[in-house]
Amino acid sequence: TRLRFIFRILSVTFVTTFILILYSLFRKKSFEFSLVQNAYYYSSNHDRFQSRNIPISTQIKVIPIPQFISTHDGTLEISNGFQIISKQKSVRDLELAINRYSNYISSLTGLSIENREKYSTSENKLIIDCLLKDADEYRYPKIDEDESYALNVTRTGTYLRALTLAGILRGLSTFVQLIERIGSSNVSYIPIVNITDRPRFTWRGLMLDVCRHWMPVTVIERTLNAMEISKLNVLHLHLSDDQGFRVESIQYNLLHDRTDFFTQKDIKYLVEYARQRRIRIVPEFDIPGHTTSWFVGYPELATEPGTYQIETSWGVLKPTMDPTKQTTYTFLDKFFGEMTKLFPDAYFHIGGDEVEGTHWAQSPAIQNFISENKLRNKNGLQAYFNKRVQAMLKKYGKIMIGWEEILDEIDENLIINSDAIIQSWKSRQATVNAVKRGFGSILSSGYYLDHLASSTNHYTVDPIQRSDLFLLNREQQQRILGGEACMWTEFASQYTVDSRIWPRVFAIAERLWSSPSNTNQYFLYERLFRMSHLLEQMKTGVTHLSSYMNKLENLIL
Ligand code: CP6
Repeated sequence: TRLRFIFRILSVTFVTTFILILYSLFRKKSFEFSLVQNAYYYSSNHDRFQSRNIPISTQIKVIPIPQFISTHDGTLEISNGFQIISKQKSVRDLELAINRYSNYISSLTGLSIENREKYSTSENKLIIDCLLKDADEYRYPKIDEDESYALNVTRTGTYLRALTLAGILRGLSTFVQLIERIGSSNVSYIPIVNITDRPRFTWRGLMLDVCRHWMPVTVIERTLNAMEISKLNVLHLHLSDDQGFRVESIQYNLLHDRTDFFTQKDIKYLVEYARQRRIRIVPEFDIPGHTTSWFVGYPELATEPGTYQIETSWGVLKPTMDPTKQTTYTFLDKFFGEMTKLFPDAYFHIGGDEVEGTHWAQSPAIQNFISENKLRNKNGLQAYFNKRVQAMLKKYGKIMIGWEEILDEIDENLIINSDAIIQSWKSRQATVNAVKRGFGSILSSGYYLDHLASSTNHYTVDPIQRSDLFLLNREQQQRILGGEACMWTEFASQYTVDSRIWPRVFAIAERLWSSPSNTNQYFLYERLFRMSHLLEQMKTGVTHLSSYMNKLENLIL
């Protein structure tokens, strides 16, 4: 019986191996090349571009890579007269999206894209199938918006289906990336493919510091354009810091008047611009540290009396709000009343990072307050401050977000309510700790674009690591909402910031959208390179990514 047992094991192994070999042969077939084209390509052996007949891959180069793809042999040609049409009654936000993507496709392919009124019966079109309600028209996106979609490219036409406009938009960003133009000719193809897709995380953000270097409206517009292509859905604006206060306040007009700022009209315009792309705008007013710019016009908010100037250096600076005075809270309450009306998002970011502590330590009044209220130290005082700020925001219907320091106090009686969200930036452990304590959390540690780390570094950072699957329960894992790439601008201006963000942020966008099993860095780099080219070719407005490549006529990407 022993021999029989061994024989049985061996035969099972043989059969399994045979099946696996058959499977791998079959799999390889679906990635076969279908077109050959004379093109320039980069040869690393010779360290220069060469011209040769090379195959056009039907491999899907979309980034972030969709969850489910089934490729089939062959391609569908798109030609002059291509159009995007809606199967059902359309709403304004969908019309705007169709126009936007028609222009992108036209710029990318050189084709003339038909106005949708002229209905053509050919397969040369993308049919959008979405039962939209009138309420979708002016709807501001929720945190848990359904962004799933299905995209089917067949020989007889292309269909994009979703339950929401957000889903349709994410599908359009996939569709435009499927297009492969043959050199600079007027021939463009899409691979025959079935895609079913949905995001892994709901919170996929980009934080932009508009304080250290001022970023005018045009920068935000083109950032939102490229965010739409990357499927990032939260733009977090860092709006106040020591070096500038960047939003107009009608009630406290000495806040913004020393530096460049967004008018309230600008903000309304940008919120609507983002909303049409189903991107949320989360404002951050960083308190109680990083607040020198507030004290220039309102020195009474500061811990140390005196006159303050707009800061021109960087770092962790001493000026800090006085959290022991009632007048500070009266001021903040009125200010939040104004700003929470201006920004419709359900979330409101209060910063809370890097409170330096010297001015609190030097003030006898503050030290008195700490002992009278039985707070142990400066962490307790900041926790007290946070709790009052959270209550004010709640009154205005907002949920508070802050950097990881807002949880530095360990006494759970002093700490804010757990409906707040914690953004970790020093270590991923802060995200793990936050969800263990009942808070929602987003990850930014490892996603700092200003550090000029390689894309591979960002790519290997995951909001949920394999070890978390054992260390955190289901609810705790679900409280990890996603992440945010951070673009601090001490060393980047409006003229250089695009080149810091866009060649690399798609690695983070993919980590936040796609399955964690996608880890091939070579495939990542190939697609990042192609994407820089696409963003310029589509005329999204982002620049200085890859303009040198435009000179290469037949470059296939
Ligand atoms: N500004 C503000 C910054 C940073 C933070 N807050 C920061 C700190 C360290 C690094 C990068 C950025 N420049 N307001 C921390 C959240 Cl390495």
